[in-house]
Amino acid sequence: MGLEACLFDLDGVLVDTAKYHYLAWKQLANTLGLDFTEKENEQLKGISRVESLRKILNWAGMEMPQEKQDELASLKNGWYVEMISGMTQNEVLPGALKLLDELKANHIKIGLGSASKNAKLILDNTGLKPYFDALVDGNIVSKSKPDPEVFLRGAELLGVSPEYCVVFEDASAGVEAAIKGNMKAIGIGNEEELGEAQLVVEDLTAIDLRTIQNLF
Ligand code: B16
Ligand code: MG
Repeated sequence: MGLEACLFDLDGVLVDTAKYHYLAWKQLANTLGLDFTEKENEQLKGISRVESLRKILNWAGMEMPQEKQDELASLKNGWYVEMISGMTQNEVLPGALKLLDELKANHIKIGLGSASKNAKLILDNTGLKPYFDALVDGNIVSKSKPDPEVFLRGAELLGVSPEYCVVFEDASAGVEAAIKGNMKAIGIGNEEELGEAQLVVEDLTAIDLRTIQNLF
């Protein structure tokens, strides 16, 4: 037995929503009188909304009650949703559509494993939704990556044993989650950060069905 399913992270793998997260978090940080850099934003990739805010407050040595934190997180989300509402298929990352088409044509199951609570909106706007046989997002999971829950739920929904799944991830926490879940991982980004993955590539243009099957 070999490859049966591919599970995709969303932000940083299929679409570049990190730039919108950055702009919205920056806007929020500025209202709190804080600065927020792209380097700090890097550390929020794959991390849930509430945890991201907690980190930003920690970096600034700020504390506030949970109620206030929830208020700020939803303020940021409002701005973020406004930004992603204008997304189109042009914002799908290089190589993604070609690979998804090839997987579909070869009856490989396709699942989403994202921490985002806005994943469905993004998939709708970019026209990616019809490719997916199962969607697992931040509304479904209770434990964040590196916990393997998001991918294990995906495999379960697809009816595939984890060992026949390959995960595509741009965040080291996501690669760790895939490995903990007994799946193979392809890292999208740099070797230094994602070295634990079986294969690391710059983007999906470097991947076709044969490359994935060769991991087995
Ligand atoms: P939301 P992924 C993650 O998406 C993003 O990388 C991360 O920056 C974001 O905080 C998280 O989703 C939650 O997003 O605020 O939309 O629920 O990489 O897991 O697809
Ligand atoms: Mg990601």
